[in-house]
Amino acid sequence: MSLKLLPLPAADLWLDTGFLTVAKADALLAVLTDAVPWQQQPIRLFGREVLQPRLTAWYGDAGAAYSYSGLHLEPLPWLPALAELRQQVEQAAGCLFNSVLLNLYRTGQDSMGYHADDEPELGPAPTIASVTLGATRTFRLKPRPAAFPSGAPLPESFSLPLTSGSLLIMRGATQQHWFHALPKTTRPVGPRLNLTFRQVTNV
Ligand SMILES: O=C(O)CCC(=O)C(=O)O
Ligand SMILES: [Mn+2]
Repeated sequence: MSLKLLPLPAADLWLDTGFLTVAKADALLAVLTDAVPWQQQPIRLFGREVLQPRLTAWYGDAGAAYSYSGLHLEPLPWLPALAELRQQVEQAAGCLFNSVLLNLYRTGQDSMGYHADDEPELGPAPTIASVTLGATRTFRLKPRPAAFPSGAPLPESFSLPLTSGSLLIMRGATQQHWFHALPKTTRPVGPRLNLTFRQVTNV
């Protein structure tokens, strides 16, 4: 399929809704749900230790460690299914990735709060390639107020349903200008597995 540019000011955001076939996405969801040693990590939030509202795993080349929200993650070695998907994503994105963060949202109550992927090891203008498997959930973006001229109205927030087998690519200044989140939903939804491929540069 093909990537389409999304209409977001001061961003560089691309979506391919047909990156993987439904059959391929279903098969990959089953393999990874089973093979990945999922963990629910504690993070510090406003000075308190709480469990993340989702399960995670970090895979990458040797040395591709990643730190966020006070967590330090050492990479697991690539599973064959992940190595194959990495190649496919690299071809679509036109760049290389040495790691991938997996997030498993078990139900509509699992979520990710607003943040930017702006950790120093990602560099100033990272390309992040996000593959979704399983349930459709809404991905939201809102402008970072400090990144836009004061006095002028801020651009509107943006909502995007991410369907199974889709590929979303965030490039360039997207992280500098926008926060993103995966909010909770009260709709009954099945599990959703999201993979964000990244290039970390502390290796
Ligand atoms: O689940 C998603 O679509 C977003 C994941 C995300 O933002 C992240 O892993 O940093
Ligand atoms: Mn993110």
